[in-house]
Amino acid sequence: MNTLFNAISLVPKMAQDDYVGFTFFVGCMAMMAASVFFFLSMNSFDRKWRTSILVSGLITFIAAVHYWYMRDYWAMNAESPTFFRYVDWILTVPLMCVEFYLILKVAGAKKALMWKMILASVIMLVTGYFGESVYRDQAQIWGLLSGIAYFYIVYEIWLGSAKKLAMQAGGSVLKAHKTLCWFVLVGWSIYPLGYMAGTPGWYDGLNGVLSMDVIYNIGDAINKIGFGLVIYSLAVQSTLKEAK
Ligand SMILES: *C/C=C(C)/C=C/C=C(C)/C=C/C1=C(C)CCCC1(C)C
Repeated sequence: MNTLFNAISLVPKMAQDDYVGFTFFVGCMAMMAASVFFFLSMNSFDRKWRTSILVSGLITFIAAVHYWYMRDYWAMNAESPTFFRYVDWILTVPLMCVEFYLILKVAGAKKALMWKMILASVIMLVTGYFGESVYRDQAQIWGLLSGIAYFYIVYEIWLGSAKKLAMQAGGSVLKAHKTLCWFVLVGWSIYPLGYMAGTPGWYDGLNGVLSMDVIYNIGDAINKIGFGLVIYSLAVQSTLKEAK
């Protein structure tokens, strides 16, 4: 009887010490819960914040769907779901760039700023994918190119025109912008660490010590949910202020 059930069961067996599988499961649930939270809270805000909250929810929702597949992919193949990972990122990271634009719109942010950041993020991810998946023996070079695009984004928001707009906006927008800047500088720097743990290069010492997927999964939870919560609290503060 037992073997029969095992044969027809669609749930793959998980090892007790499968930390990667564990973080895929928890990540999936966390992204789903966060999406419900953002979607349901959307209508309690002033109109001008609704798009930002909607985008926060879309980011975690897109991630939830991909985590659903990555979780299965890992459980079945015990292999990094690199393809799904990068499809997820290529959709969600540009949306995070859109968030910067949306909150800076009050200070007159132009679409050109948004497209510049989106372009840089796409370059960062496509070069990262090449290094991680297609040209693995040149992972260092592709990682470096990806890193340059990453630093361009960091520059733009910390010192470039996005920063100037945030200063003009002032108040809670400036505060939220600053917090998001820290997410990009510190939170996003988790990813190159994961990349180094999972690809060959001068940093080979990291291989085996840390698991690339665990690092990526922790990074995603912090950055996607945390980022959304910063936007959420900005909307709460601004709605409260206007009610006064
Ligand atoms: C929700 C997903 C997010 C915020 C993903 C962010 C990904 C990065 C910032 C990835 C950056 C990389 C480098 C800076 C160099 C090595 C290759 C990457 C793609 C891992």
